[in-house]
Order: sequence, then structure tokens, then C-alpha cells
Amino acid sequence: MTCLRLMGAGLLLLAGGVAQADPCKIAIDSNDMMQFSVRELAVPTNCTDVEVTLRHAGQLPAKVMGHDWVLAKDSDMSAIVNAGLAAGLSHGFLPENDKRIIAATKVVGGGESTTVKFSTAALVQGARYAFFCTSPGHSAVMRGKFVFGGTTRVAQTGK
Ligand SMILES: [Cu+2]
Repeated sequence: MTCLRLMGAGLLLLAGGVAQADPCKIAIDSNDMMQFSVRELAVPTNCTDVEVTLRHAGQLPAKVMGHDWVLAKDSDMSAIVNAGLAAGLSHGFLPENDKRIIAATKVVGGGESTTVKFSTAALVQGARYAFFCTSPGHSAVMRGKFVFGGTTRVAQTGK
């Protein structure tokens, strides 16, 4: 663990401030292939706030291959995706003032990035949460599990 932490600190220096060392800050990549770079995320319960940065490493514009990062209870995902579809791109594929949405970024296109910071006050340890993209059709593959509790974990998808 100590070894990993040191490696993390080294990477932090190399990356010039990419915040992987702070367990309450998470960075995720996405691309033109309709993929998130991670399929599972976890943050420790002592994070009162969590900051998620979504980068789009592709080149396609938001109206063609836009991505967002939305957090909700696993059981609310489908309903939010459907409501987002009805809302359309002009509303970031998200229903307005929807209490089921715990956190959401705006939609970004290739080369852009966006950050959302949210309170963990409403999160319950052990509950099932999901993160997903609400662009039409994307959540079929652009989704993952979010765990509140335990050490920060960013499980990479196999490439
Ligand atoms: Cu997407």
C-alpha cells in the first residue's frame, strides 16, 4: 500500500497535478468509441465532497459523440436515461431538477473536459449506485458501478 502511494505521488508529479492522489477526486476519460476508461469507481466514506472530472479524449463534437457523467441509484438509471432522452442535447440529455440525480456533469465533446463536485451527504454506504452517460444509446455500454465506502478504486476497462 505504501509502495502504491509512493507510486501515486510520483505519477502526480509527472502528470503535473492530475489529482489521483486525493481519494476524493476522480478523473475519468471517455472517447470516440463510446467508452468510459473505468467500469467501477469507489470513494471512501470520509470524503464529504467528491470531485469528478470527465475528459473526452476523442475528436468528435458533442452533438455526434457527446458524453456526460451522471451518478444515481442503480435502480434509477433507466428512468433518468429515458427522461434525458426526452430532454435532448440542449438540456444536456438530463431532466431538469430531477431529485434522483445525485451528480451530473454537462455534456462534453472531443478535446473537452468538465468537472462536477458534489456532497456525499445523501450517499449511503452499501447502497447500489451507478454512473452512466445519458447521451442516446450510450448507457448500454457507458455505465459502471459506484461504491461509497472502501478505498478509492478506479478499475480500468480492458483495452
Ligand atoms: Cu456517452
